[in-house]
Amino acid sequence: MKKTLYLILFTGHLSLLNAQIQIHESCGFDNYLRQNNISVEKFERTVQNYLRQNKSQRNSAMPQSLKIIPVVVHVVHNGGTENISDAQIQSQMDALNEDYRKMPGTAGDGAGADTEIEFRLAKKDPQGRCTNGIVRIKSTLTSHQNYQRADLAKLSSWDATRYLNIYVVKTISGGTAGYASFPGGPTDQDGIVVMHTYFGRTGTASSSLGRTPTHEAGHWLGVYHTFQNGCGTDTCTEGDYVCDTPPAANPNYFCPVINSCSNDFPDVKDQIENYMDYSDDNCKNMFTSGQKERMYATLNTERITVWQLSNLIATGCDSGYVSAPCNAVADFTSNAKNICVGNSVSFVNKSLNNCTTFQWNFPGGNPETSTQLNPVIKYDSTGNYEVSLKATNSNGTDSVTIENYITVSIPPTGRPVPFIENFEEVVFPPQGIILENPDNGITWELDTVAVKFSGYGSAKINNLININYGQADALVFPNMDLTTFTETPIMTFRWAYARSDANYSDELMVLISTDCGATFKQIFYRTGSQLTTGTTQTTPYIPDSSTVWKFAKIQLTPYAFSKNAILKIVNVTDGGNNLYIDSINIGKYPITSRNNFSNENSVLIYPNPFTGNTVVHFTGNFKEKTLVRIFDIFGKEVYYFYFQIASNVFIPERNFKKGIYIMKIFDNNAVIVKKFIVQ
Ligand SMILES: [Ca+2]
Ligand SMILES: [Ca+2]
Ligand SMILES: [Ca+2]
Ligand SMILES: [Ca+2]
Ligand SMILES: [Zn+2]
Repeated sequence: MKKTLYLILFTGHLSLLNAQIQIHESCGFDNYLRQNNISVEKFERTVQNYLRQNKSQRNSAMPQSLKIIPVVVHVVHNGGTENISDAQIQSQMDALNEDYRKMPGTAGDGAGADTEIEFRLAKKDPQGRCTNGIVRIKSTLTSHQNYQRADLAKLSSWDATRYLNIYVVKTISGGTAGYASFPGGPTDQDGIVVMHTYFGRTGTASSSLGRTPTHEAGHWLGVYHTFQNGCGTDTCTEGDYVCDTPPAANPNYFCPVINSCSNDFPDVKDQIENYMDYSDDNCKNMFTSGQKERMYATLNTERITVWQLSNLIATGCDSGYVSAPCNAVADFTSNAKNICVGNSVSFVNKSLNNCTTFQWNFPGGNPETSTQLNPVIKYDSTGNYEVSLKATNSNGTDSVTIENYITVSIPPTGRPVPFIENFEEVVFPPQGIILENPDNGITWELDTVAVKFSGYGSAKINNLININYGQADALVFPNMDLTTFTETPIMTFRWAYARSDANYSDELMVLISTDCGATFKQIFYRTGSQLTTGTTQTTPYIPDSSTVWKFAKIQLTPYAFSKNAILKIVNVTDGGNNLYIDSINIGKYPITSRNNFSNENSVLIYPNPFTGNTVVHFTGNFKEKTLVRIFDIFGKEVYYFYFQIASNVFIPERNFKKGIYIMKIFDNNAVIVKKFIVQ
């Protein structure tokens, strides 16, 4: 996401002296369009088609009627003030409806349109059980990093085609106040995430007017920022694709009087009153009719299920539905379901409706019972184990039992170290490496274009076109027995990266698990300028020299006891630019001096020009399997082969027409180039 820093000045009842200045980032949305992304473009075509058809058929205002959106609020807290009250949640629901309905006499009654969209807390959960639409979960994910966004949704999410999922958290990585998904994105990460101090108008959010969720819900409904793409030229078909929002050159902060673009006719000042600018909560009070049309286009295409009467009935959001006081609903999840003998599972309570007492049963676990909210249970024998939870609130008790919930197995034997991967094979991922690619979209791939740190190929991920912000794509290495190495175990690799904009950056990290993948620990992290090796550019970054590659060295000493460590290299995308990885060595220091042993003189082609008996004589200290590629003078590859250590290789002349050829020998740290002639 774009990391535009801005200041939020808390005003209102605070005197200027007491005013707190906090640095906050943008809502995390403004590079969706810039990234030339497939899903956003596809969605935009859908919206434009809908609007065109609708207008040509009716040639008048679109038919509209009240559309109700069922909402579930997941309060992810760690026992602090971020576990906000039901009243604070209700104050946000009120704010959303005042703003979207332009309710007379409220702060949302500005010069704009009544969007005729209403948000209601769900009264039935996805299984049809009575609920107040609020899920409370105690979890450290309340302060999540970008790469853990998917974990938040895994922790708790209701069918995104039927509910708007809103997450209330303590902090968001980088200090962002909130972020939202756009229509047409992956449904398993659909929704809005907001910091608790920006959610509602009372309690911990008493300095807010609740306009962060109003803004984020605008994105969720397919509306861009008013400053999208700056002034542009055409005020209808560019920018935010909305004719009646005046263009703005940049995000506006505070409540300025400003006219940043003069290509609008008549030329009016920037609409800082619009919920889709970055101006302060207390100067915002409107959506325009054009924005409303986009919302309706979204609700009639990508989000057509959510407001249907059948769904309103199923979620208890139809007018007139009255829920009885809700009974307890027992529900849970856990950080892992498949573990190794001797490891523990962290259970997470998701019971609904203010349950106060819990009775867990863990046959085969240690301990076998618990009354805690979120117990941690150790399993010492192999097998499949059921888990049951009984939850009680003031209206009664509910219980849930899941058979074979936990599977405990013998840890696999790790392969000995060192483990070396230079990405020199044509197959990708190389044998033994597994890709994690949760969205089945853009992920790690073999690259042979960039100037590698070593040899023929490297692993690359294209963040430039990856808009699934926060998604982690991993190269997972095989289970390793770190006890097999007698010296200090270490992991090294090379990377190359450039940003596409100085304001946003992807993340590179290395994670390790010593409990068969149940939990991972971060042992290496780079982002921003610390990750950068090349100049910032909006074109795809291609390393042009082996010297740009940076060197990562990670001590594995704390994990040297593990007989089955799992290591993974993770890219978390922020829509930045290409990230390359090469020359991975897990176990010990790589031989860095190899470059000294192979050089120009290590390769001799004789006789040259070619005869039927020409051989290539390799005398240097080459690596075990070295790739040799032969190109014609037009750069077209005509032949390749591998050779083992030092040897003579016979080149069959029949492969070559008359001409000059370039031979490239890809050694660990260098490419040796030789020329030969066929007459
Ligand atoms: Ca506009
Ligand atoms: Ca203007
Ligand atoms: Ca390589
Ligand atoms: Ca991916
Ligand atoms: Zn935004």
